[in-house]
Amino acid sequence: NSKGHEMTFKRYHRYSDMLRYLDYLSLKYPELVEMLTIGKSSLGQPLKVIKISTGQLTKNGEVKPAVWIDGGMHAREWISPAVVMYTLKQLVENFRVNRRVVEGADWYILPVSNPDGYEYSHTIDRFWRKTRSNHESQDLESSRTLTSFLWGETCRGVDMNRNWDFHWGEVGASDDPCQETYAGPRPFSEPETKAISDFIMDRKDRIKLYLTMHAYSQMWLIPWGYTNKKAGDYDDLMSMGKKAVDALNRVSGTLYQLGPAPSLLYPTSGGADDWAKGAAGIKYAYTVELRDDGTYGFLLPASQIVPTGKETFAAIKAIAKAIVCK
Ligand code: ING
Ligand code: ZN
Repeated sequence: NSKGHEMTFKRYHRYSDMLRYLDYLSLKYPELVEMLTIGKSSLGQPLKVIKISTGQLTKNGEVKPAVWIDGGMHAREWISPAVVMYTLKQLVENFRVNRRVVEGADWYILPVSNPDGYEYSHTIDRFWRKTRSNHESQDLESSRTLTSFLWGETCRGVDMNRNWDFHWGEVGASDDPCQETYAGPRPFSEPETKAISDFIMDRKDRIKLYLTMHAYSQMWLIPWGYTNKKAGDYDDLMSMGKKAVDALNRVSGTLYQLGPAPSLLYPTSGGADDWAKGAAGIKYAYTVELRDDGTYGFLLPASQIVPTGKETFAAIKAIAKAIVCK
C-alpha cells in the first residue's frame, strides 16, 4: 500500500508481510532502527532481528543495558509474533511517548524465531508447533505410521523450547521425533536456536532482560522450568514479574498468574528462559504465555491482537523501566 507495508494488526500476517514491515521501519527510521540477519532457518529463511538504539552509550559514557524479546518459537502461537510486532511498532513509531525506555536500553527484537513452522501453520497444519527440520533416519523405531514409513516420509521438526543447552532432555521432553515435544538429537541441533544463542552469548553481559513470548494461558513464568527448586533470586524474579503483571492488569483487567512453570503448568527442560538465566547468566529471564485462558486457545481471534498488544506492551514497558532505567 501507500505506506510501503501491509501490517494492519487486524489480522494475522504471513512472514513476508512482517519482513516488509521490518524493511519499512529500517528505511523510515534509519537513526533508530537497524536490521540484523542473525542466521537462517532449516529451510533457508532469514532470521531477522531488529535493533532499536539511540546509541550504545549513555550521556555519562557508560555502555547501556540491552533487552531481548523473541516471538514465534512455537508455530501455532500466532498471537506471539503479532504482539512482538506490536511492541516493535510502539517502540519505534511511538518513540516520543516511550522515550524513556527506548533511550534507556538497546532493544533486540526477533518477531519470528521459527519462520518455517510459522509458515507451515499458515499453509498446511494450523496446529503445527515445532520447526521443520528433518533429523529422523529411515527406520521404524519412532511412532510413525506404517503408511508414512512406506511413503518414505519422516517425522519433521524439533520443539525449539526443548532444544536449548541447559539441562537438555532431562524432563518434559521427548526423544521421539514424532512427538510434539521432541528435544532434537542434541542441544542446539536447530539452526534457529543455535543462531539465537550465539547472538545472545555475544552480548550476554549487556542483556539484562530476556523475554520469550508464547501462548496461551495468561502466565508470566519465571525460571526454573527444569526443577521444582527455587532459583537463588526467586524473590527478585517474582517482584519484577509482579510489576509486569500489575501493569498488564491495569490496562483492561486481564489476569495473569506469576510463578515458575513446574508449579503453574508442568516441569520441562531445555527451555529458552532457563538457558538465558542458567547458561547466559541473564538475571531476569521470563517466558510469557499470552492470551487467552483457553476459550479460543491457539485460535485467538484477530480482533484480540490490539488489546493483547496494548496490555502486553504496558507490562514490557513497566518491567523494562524497572530493570534498565535505574
Ligand atoms: N508452553 C511452554 C512450553 O514450552 C513452558 C510452557 C515454558 C514450560 C517454559 C516450562 C518452561 O511447553 C507453550 N505454550 O509453549
Ligand atoms: Zn509455546
